[in-house]
Amino acid sequence: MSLSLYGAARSRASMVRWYLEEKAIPYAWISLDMGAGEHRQESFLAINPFGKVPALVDDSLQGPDGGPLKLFESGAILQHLAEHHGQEFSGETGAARRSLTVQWLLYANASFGPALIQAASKPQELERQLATLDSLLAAGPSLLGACASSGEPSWGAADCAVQSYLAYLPLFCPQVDLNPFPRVQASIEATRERPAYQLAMGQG
Ligand SMILES: N[C@@H](CCC(=O)N[C@@H](CS)C(=O)NCC(=O)O)C(=O)O
Repeated sequence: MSLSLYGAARSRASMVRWYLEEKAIPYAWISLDMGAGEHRQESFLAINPFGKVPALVDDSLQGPDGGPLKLFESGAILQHLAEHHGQEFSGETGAARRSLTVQWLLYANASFGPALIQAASKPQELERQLATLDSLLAAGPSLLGACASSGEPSWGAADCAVQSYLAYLPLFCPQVDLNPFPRVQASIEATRERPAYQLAMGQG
């Protein structure tokens, strides 16, 4: 069984890499030289026809073409990993946690990511989302709550996606004042201190 993650420095592939590192899931990291156009070459287009990273090849599952499963889109990859390699959805609350994880992955990529990109033209939208995230984080650092059996916060794919975007915030939007959002600030600081995050970001 092997997982191959295709990515590049300073790309969304870091999000997936962070998940794999945090969960200690073995994988091969294949770094594409995007400056040299490696993501547009036939060999990579056979994995992601859109020529974007991240992309994942998982030979533990068979794809419709009879070969190993090939996946693109960071949210779909994280969901797949959470289901098949991170064992996030076992037990009585598994079905609910699966649906909530889809919700947060879609929120991160379809709502929060775009709000971050449009921060200059729509600052109020980003501020509204930050205010809501700040209040939700009052319940604890994990978006899906604590683990039912241990009571410990359970970090998972949902947290990985949302916290990754939050950690980008000070870099991409230095003009945004985070002082009104102390739990968001604490979450960003905690993310940056995690060794697995530092490794995934090429800082470890
Ligand atoms: N929605 C996609 C976005 C993928 C994406 O745009 N990746 C960028 C790097 S962050 C890329 O590969 N860009 C190369 C290009 O567009 O040519 C995801 O979340 O995976």
